[in-house]
Amino acid sequence: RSNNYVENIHDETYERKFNIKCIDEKNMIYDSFRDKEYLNGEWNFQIDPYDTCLRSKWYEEIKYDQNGNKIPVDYEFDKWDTIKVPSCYNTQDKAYLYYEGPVIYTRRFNYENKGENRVFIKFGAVNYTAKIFLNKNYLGYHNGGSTPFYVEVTGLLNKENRLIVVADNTRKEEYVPNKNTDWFNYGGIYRDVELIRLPKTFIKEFFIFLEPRSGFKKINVYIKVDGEKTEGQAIIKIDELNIYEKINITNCEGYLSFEAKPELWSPNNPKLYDVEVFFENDSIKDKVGFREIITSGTDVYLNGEKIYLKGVSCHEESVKNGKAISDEEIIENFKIAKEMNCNFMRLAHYPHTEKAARLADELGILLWEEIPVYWAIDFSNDKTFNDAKNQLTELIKRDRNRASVIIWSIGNENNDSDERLNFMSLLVEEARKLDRTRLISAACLIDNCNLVINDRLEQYLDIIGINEYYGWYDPDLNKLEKIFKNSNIKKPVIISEFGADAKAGERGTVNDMGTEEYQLSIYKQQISLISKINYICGMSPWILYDFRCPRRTNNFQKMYNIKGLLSADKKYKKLSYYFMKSFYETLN
Ligand code: GCB
Repeated sequence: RSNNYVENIHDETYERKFNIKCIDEKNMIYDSFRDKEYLNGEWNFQIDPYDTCLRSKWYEEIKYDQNGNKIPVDYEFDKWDTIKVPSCYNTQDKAYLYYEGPVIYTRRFNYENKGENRVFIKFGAVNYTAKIFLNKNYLGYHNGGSTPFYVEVTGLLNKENRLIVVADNTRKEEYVPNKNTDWFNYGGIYRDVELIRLPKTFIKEFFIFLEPRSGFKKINVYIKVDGEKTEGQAIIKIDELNIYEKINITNCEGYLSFEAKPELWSPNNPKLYDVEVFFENDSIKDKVGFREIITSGTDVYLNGEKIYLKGVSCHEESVKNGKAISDEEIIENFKIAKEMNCNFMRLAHYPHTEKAARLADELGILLWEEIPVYWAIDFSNDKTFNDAKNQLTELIKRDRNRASVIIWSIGNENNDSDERLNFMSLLVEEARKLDRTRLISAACLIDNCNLVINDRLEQYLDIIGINEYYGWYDPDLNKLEKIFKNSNIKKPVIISEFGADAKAGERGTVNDMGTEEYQLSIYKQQISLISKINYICGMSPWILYDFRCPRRTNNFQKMYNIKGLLSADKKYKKLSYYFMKSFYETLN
């Protein structure tokens, strides 16, 4: 054995090598409706619990010694079993269900230049870290399990190529979320992988919006370009509105405001316009809705009309596919919510696929989108803050042209400490810098000792999310009435969670915990209290359907959180579903 070999297996510092070349929001590309080639499909796959690929540099594919003699290696990329990309490996084989740790994905692909100057590979999401290797080169790493990232591969592609992704969903204290959550930690490359070909200079960022409080007649555009050409003129075209405007680009950026009277987007009229932008040899397209969401006092207004957010919370999960949820499954979720007379959905607790917001744009449902600053994040750790900020930025840049998205939530249920206030108020600042057309919220906790809504973060938010489980975790529902009375609220409040366990099909009396009757009785009492409060502008009860959760080990839970209004397979609707449907109907 060579010294080199022994050094590698004993090297506990190997990870440092990979802590350089961070791939983050700065690498993002606006890619809507661009021509892309999927690198999805069957990839060779192995779990790698001891991280041997990174430690022993398998990605270098050294199979011969200096004298040309074959040496034994412990991997066989092309002979490994294959797995579908995108998918969560946990759902692909029983043996992987609870596996957490490093895994290796690899595939070969051919490439031929078609006249492009720049080439990128986009990963829709990999949980939680992804280290990318192409043709034996380390290209960088991405942190954050739910947002897209882009790797430039210009000049690195050959006719035949090998791509390796070392993904690792190990839960860690300093991550966002940290070690402890109330959902299943699915792993792998679970959203699309795509190759994007671009010209020398291309449109990198694009943001278009109806200027809030402009009488619905001023549209603003921001463009950022990347490449050789840093000055020039871009064109924006919206044929249906007879818009053809020039945008001056200086120092890679351009801003424009123009008058237009678009038909406004709303859940009842999800009107989208085809928008095109041209710069040099590049062009992008998108379908965009124009609408205004603002607050005044304790009310929320959509396009000038007061709106009550009739919502429900939802995880990104299907029993069969985990977080690799298909378009059909997303549509099914929105349809169930709409049948329940919802106009709003809280996409908890992390960024769901970008397809969700696109489909919500088309189907007409308002969205709350969130980053996983969940429970006891390491609020005093700068690395954790940068990770949260990066995830927030990637989410906002990805979805800020989606009319359906009305709220950015910067977190969920975090204790009111100085460190948390500093951390989260900086996130609010960041969100406002990137987008001043949406409301900022967070799902906050109630001060349960003093029975009052009083969280120092409120001063930074536009709309205060409140999670409360009176009737369930705290059985005393009388407290809720007191809380509402004691609270001096000047901003809109949304009850972002309430709920109770109920095993689908389990019937009994209102006193039998875990039955549908018990859950229903809590829903009835909650609604009778919540619906009387003027400063409450809506709710998103917890949760549309039961979901996997390894913390829930009772015999009737069986590793599921069973607070759903529907069963996990969505085939069965519990009594509370019908109750919420008729309650929301009375608000129509
Ligand atoms: C919460 C959390 C949510 C949990 C829920 C529960 O407050 O925000 O993630 O799943 O309670 O069921 O306990």
